Amino acid sequence: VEIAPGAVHTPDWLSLVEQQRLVAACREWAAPPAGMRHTRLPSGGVMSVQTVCLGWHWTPYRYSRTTEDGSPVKALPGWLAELGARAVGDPGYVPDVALVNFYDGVAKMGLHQDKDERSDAPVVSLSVGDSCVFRFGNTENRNRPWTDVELRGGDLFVFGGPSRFAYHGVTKTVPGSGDPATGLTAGRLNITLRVSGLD
Ligand code: MD5
Ligand code: FE
Repeated sequence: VEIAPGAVHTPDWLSLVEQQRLVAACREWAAPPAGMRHTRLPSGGVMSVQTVCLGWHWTPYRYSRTTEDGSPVKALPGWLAELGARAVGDPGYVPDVALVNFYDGVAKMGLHQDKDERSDAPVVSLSVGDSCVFRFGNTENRNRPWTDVELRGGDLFVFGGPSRFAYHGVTKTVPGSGDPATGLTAGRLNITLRVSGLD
């Protein structure tokens, strides 16, 4: 389903086995060092979402090879990059960053643009666990028009072309809506695959 030019939502794209593999992998990635944490904002606040980065470490508003405590960033495994290539239908798509976001029952993400990559390659978004309301806005500002889309566990979203730099966020999750057979019994996981354009 094309929500806007270049923004394509494919419900139920991941198999149950793929979701189970992602949940198990996220548990390993979440462990320290270089594990999952609430990102600190330069303003002094912390994000309600928890994140672990693979390939490159993201902090607002740049990528680096090391985490805040100096430990090396975990690798982005080949199988995950290949899942991304399958998602965009281009074997030449080779993401070198994954941001793994975990939303507990109260986490949200305010409207923002993803502009820290030096590449306009598409972003692949994979969701597991609880549903959320994903707000897909416009390229100009945080105001309307926007479209609210329900993203459910197993869904794929690809943001490419003119949609790559649109404002977007997560206004709420729906606790208890996920399939516990994935191995995730509470919360929402979102894995985004990106091309950093860095070396
Ligand atoms: C999430 N994550 O559900 C979302 C999914 C993030 C983030 O926003 O920055 O970690 S990714 C949605 C996305 C990425 C790139 C571009 C656009 C949307 N877009 O143009 O709408 O945790
Ligand atoms: Fe984003």
